[in-house]
Amino acid sequence: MSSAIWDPVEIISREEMAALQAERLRDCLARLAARVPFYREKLGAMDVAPEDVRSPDDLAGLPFTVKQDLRDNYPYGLFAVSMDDVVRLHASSGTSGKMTVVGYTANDIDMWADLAARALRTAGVDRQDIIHVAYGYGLFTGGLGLHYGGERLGATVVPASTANARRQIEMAQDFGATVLCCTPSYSLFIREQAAEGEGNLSKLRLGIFGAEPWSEEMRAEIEARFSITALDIYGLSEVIGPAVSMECQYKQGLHLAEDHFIPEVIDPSTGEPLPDGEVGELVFSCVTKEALPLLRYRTGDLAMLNHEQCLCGRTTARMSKPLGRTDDMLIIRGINVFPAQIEAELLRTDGLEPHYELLLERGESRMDDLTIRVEASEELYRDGDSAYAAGRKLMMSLQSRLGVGCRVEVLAPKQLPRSEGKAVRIVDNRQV
Ligand code: DLL
Repeated sequence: MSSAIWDPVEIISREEMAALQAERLRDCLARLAARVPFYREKLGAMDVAPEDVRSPDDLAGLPFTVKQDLRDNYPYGLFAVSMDDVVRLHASSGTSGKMTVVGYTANDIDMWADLAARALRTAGVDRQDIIHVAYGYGLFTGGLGLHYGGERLGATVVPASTANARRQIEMAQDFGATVLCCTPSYSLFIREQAAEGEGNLSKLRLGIFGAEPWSEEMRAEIEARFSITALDIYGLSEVIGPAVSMECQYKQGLHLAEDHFIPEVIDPSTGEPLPDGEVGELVFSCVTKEALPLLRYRTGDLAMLNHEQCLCGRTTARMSKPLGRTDDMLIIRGINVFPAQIEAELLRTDGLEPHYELLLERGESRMDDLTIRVEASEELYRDGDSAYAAGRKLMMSLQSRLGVGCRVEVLAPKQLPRSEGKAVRIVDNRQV
């Protein structure tokens, strides 16, 4: 077995994986029917007996769970254990409505630490590494999730959290950080501080970035600015937190922890499962979780699946880099577009910085108007004509490549707010 593999389950055959998933799904259904009234009712109405499940394909006949179900049963209604057995809570605020509260038993925390260690190992992290964790520690799962994973792996973990960006650089440099974990947008903020003469990051070799969508162009930008390899990590608190999937060095999709979270991609409008290679909504069944074993949870994230063996030797299914969320899709004069597609065009335009905002307004004809506000580099901004030309170039490429008509405002450097966590890219003034 290659030393890079954390758990032998990452290289079992597809048949063995299917058998493992079916067994775990049967066990999970039995627990849900016995302990969670919400699922007992749903499964009862469908006349599904856990022992009927023969393969993970049988999931297609089972009911979905959506975020609203968590809200309707707020805070603990979908928990499958008594609160005596819950040792940790996390929550995500979301953009609207009540928080979503998630719970973990001691076994859940242990499994999560193991999966986060697996994810770090998949990225090429080892015991010798010093991991600077600059994801938020708190109700957000990023900080504690990677923290426990790093410790489980035996690496040295620095729980930096999201303190001020200047301190981050000093700390990372002084402590000899080799791995940086934070959101892609926060990494740029940190880099900006170092660029201002507040130290450099000479030992850093790897970044593990996630919690928000980021394009391949953003990856190239970050890799160039730090001289590191930048890999994508995905997860969501409802499923567990970070480490639901992780890229390996080949960057050919994110390896899913599918022995715990059975993935499906469905057509978001019909709910029908889609084959590999087709983009749809990611759905997970958390078959081994004790406190909150959600069945067919609709994530709202768009991606596609691939079940081919990876060049790294792992046989686990991979998901593509998430394209965005179904609810982040912009419809500009009838054209559908995701913020990450705009980001990609923007970063292909020389002199424009990866700091931008998408401003949505209701135009005179009651159509949606989009204005892209993007910062210029120092050099570009010094020459006003070139800044204007860069803005025009971006406008034209968005028109010709994506069919999107919009305005572009090129701003002076450092005009837009920087984020410590998930960047807020969309400013929606349409209801105002
Ligand atoms: O963002 C967990 C996490 C922490 C993942 C640290 C990676 C690193 P939530 O706050 O519940 O959990 O938000 C989950 O964030 O449904 C996606 O829409 C988005 N998201 C997470 N990772 C990625 C990624 C954490 N790599 C929501 N690419 C998810 C794109 C991502 N979007």
